[in-house]
Amino acid sequence: MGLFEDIAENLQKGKANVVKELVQKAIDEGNSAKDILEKGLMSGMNVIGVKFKNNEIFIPEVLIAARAMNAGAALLKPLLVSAGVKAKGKVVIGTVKGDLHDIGKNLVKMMMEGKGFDVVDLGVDVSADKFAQAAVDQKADIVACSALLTTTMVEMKGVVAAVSKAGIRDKVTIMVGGAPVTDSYCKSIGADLYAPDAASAADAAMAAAVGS
Ligand code: B1M
Repeated sequence: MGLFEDIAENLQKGKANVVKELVQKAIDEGNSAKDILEKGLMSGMNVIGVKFKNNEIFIPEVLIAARAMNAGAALLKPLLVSAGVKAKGKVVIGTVKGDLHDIGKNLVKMMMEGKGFDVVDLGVDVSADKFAQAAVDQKADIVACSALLTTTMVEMKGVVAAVSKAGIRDKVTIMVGGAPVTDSYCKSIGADLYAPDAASAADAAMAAAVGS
């Protein structure tokens, strides 16, 4: 079995310590952080997603796998964060109200930090008002909202409204993403940017920062 398959396999078994060791091995062998993330960690998490959907595994197993994913991803963070890069702008990020999924949001945060953004993480289950207030308090350039549920992605529309109500709509870029979110949904709620994955989110943030 190759190293990436080994990472994916152990992630599915929830063996956080083994995943950490294997990710470190992959780093030491000179693999890119992107490859380790996509071909190892995310590939394992995708299998978990399919099994969860098919009722082959349940929430405890998913949580244990998620813990292993986070343990491995944490080792990649220093590789993604370029040292000494001047802040490109400030981002407030969070998972929308009613939604507790944070693995994707954490990856987006990591990638944005890697591009030199100063990222304030509001966590999960973040209300629209909290996003808007944080954007005001932090003088944010970008408000980044993640949602993984079709039932919670609708909260993003509330974030757009709350940011407008706070009087800063013309000062901030609102970025949305997460598995059920699409570009047409982004446009339909009046948000500014949609990104399908963490790397594109960081690139889109860069493009927005350069453009502003
Ligand atoms: Co849940 N869950 N979950 N879950 N869970 C999904 C999302 C689901 C698709 C599973 C399924 O049925 N196949 C399904 C949603 C169905 C739907 O609405 N369409 C689902 C469900 C139903 C639920 C519960 C309701 C289950 C229940 O209780 N009956 C419940 C809801 C809890 C809540 O939030 N209120 C629930 C709970 C959980 C756990 C707590 C057990 C756990 C979350 C642990 C955690 O995050 N700390 C969990 C998990 C892990 C998943 C799956 C298996 C994996 C999600 C994940 O982390 N993927 C997921 C199935 C799946 O996705 N295949 C599932 C890996 C991650 C890297 O990808 O988050 O998509 P993702 O992020 C990507 C992109 O989407 C994008 O970049 C990331 C990386 O490239 N992205 C952005 C994300 N945010 C972005 C923001 C951006 C830009 C890009 O800009 C701002």
